[in-house]
Parts: sequence; C-alpha cells; structure tokens
Amino acid sequence: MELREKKPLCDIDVQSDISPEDEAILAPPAEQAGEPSSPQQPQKAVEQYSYLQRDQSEDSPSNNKAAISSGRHSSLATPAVRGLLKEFGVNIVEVLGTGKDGRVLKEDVHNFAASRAIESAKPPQATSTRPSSGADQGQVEKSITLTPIQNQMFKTMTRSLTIPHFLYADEIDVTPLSTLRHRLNTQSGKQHKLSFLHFIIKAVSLAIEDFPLLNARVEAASNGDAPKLVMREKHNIGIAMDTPQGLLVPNVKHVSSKSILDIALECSRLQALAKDGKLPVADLTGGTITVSNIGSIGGTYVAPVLVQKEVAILGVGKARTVPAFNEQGQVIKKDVMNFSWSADHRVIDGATMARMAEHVRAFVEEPGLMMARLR
Ligand code: CAO
Repeated sequence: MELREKKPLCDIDVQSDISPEDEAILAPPAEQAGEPSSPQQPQKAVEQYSYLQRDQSEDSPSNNKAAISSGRHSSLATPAVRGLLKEFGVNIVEVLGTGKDGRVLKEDVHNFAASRAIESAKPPQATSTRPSSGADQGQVEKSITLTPIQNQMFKTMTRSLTIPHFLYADEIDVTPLSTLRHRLNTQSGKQHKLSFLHFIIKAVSLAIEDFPLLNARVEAASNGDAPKLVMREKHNIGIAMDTPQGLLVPNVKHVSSKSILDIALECSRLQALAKDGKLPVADLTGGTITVSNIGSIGGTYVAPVLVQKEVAILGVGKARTVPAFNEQGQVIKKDVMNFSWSADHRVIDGATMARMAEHVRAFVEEPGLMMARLR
C-alpha cells in the first residue's frame, strides 16, 4: 500500500513530557491525602500592570474572572507549552485548552496571545449612545469601555484611596541644580543627559537612609493579627511614566548603590522599554517609594495618590523662574519647583514627613551636599 499523506497516526503522551507542575496537579490534593497543605502557592504570571502593582488578593483564583479552568486537567501542559506561556507572559488558567481533557496546546497559547494583542491595541469602544435623561435634554451620552490600563488603574487607585492620605507641599529652590545640570549636560553632550528627575531620585534615596520608615510597606491586619510595618533595605524608586499605553510605574532598583549617571542610564532604559510597551514584570514590581514628575509636562502642584505597598510618593511640579529677595534685600531671579508629598497617615505623621522632605530639599537645593554623601 502506498502512503500518500505523511500524517502522524497517533499522539503519545510520554511520562517525561509531564512537567513537575503538572505532576503536582495530577497528584491527589495534599489535604485529601491527609497531609497539611503547603503554604506556598504557585506564582502566577501577571498579565497587565499599570499605575500600581497588583495585590495578591487579585491573583486569587476566585477573583480571576478570565479563568476558564474547568477542572484539574485544564491547567496541564507539556514543558514546551509552559515555555511558550512564560514567553508570552500568559497565565495558563486564562487559556481555553482544546487538547485532551482540556489540555492547553501550543496553538491555544498562540491564539490567546494573538487575541490579547488585538484587544489591547483596540481603541476604546463606544458601547452605547443614548439621550440624557437629566435636565439637559439636548445632551447625548456615550458609554466607552476602559482600556486595559484604565481598568487596572480603576481597581488599584480605588483601593489606594481607601488609605488615609495627607498632602505636604513645599517650594524648592533649584537654581544651583539648574546651573549644575546645564554645565554637566553641556560638557557631556547628548550622550549622558541628566534631568532634574535623576538628581531628585538620588536625593530621595539619601533621605531614606535617615528616614527608613518612608521606604517601608504596611502589612494590614488579617485574621486577628495586628498590622505591621515591613522595613525594606533596598531603595527601589518608582517613576511614574506617561507612555503611549497610559500611566506605568517601573522602578529603578537599588538606588543607594547607584551614581546619578547610573540612575540616568537606567531611567533611559526604562523609558525606551515603556515607550515600546515592552517593560518586563521585573521592572514593574518591587518598588518601595515613587516619584511622579508631572512637571516635565506642566503643572505647578499635584496631589499624588499612593502606589500600593508604599507609604509615600513625591509629586514634582514644573520648574519656573520667579523674582525673589536675596539676603541683601535685592530682587534676584530664582528657579523654583514645587514638591508635593502624599503619605500614608496610618503610619506616617506630618512631622516625620516634613523632616524627611526637608532632607530631600537640602540635597536638591545644595547638590554639593548630595555629592558629599555619594559613595
Ligand atoms: N520642570 C521643568 N522642566 C522639566 C521638569 C520639571 N519638573 N522635568 C523635566 N523637565 C524637562 C527636562 O529637563 C527636559 O528638558 P531639556 O531637554 O531642556 O533638558 C524635558 O523636560 C523633558 O524631560 P524628560 O521627560 O525627557 O525627562 P525626565 O527625566 O524629566 O522625565 C518621565 C521622564 C518619564 C518622568 C517623564 O517623561 C514623564 O513621563 N512624566 C509624566 C509623569 C506623569 O504622568 N505623572 C503623573 C502621575 S499621576 O497621574
């Protein structure tokens, strides 16, 4: 007999193709087998980040509305498929498996990633248009679905505003910093351009050395436990970035061990990735305090909203030149910038915030002081 089509006769699942994760799924649940359950949950890939990091409650299966899991086998996959899931940053429970017993196949992952890309590229859709029922009878209203980043912002900001914030604002004299920045940028050309933000990030880190509380996070009370403060050694300073996809907050890791030039290079790496929508999860997680430089766009003041798992955020306004009096009473030109801090009033009081802000002010107003503290 002549074989006309070279098609496989059958598919065989060999044991070595079952990954350890799948074996765990196939094994009877520990509690069922009379063993205590492990405290460690499998880490889930995070699909979309925006202003804030997702909190763990959002990752719980009960909250995962996109989950199509229909049983234990629906989250089974070969190592090759798992590799693909990792590559696309896709959580297996979100993928509809079309294989045997609902197993996820390579083409399922490709289909999921393709439809997700199409969804996120879509402009917001008008879902309904109706005449207003209010007093303004001539008004026409249109409902628009939120973009993925707006959706995330909606959830995280709503949660953040359950934290009692207070605002502390001050005006900073950036005249010496403007001069220094101009001199350094003229000397180094466009290659290593330093912006106000790079100096401000360093100043915040130096101030944290004296006020480590501002780098902490709050662990809320649960199951009758008292709330706790979790102190953090590394200064991973978040930068609010206006990107084509919306607001993103990657962070510069380990700022205390970086020079101002290192910070500038890291910021431009993050900015380039953010612009292309390619920021990896690692750059978007682990932030400990945030700086939001709205002044690069405009605006004198901003009341920033806390980022999750952080207790303070600094909003930076636009630098502007104003007339001022010097010590001799003469009118001089000054470059000033407004710094607006928001802090978690459950654990930070106004006096602590003011003292920390005064440290930052001292470093920014007198960059020489900052240089003296560099290692
Ligand atoms: N005041 C005046 N000028 C400023 C400034 C400020 N506060 N901050 C930056 N600038 C200037 C820079 O010096 C630069 O000018 P030159 O080319 O003449 O030197 C210019 O503005 C552009 O700066 P930049 O934006 O490239 O760089 P940056 O490091 O200062 O800021 C970033 C980077 C990513 C923070 C910024 O681009 C951005 O996205 N800002 C918006 C943040 C935001 O949306 N916050 C709101 C969060 S709450 O919704």
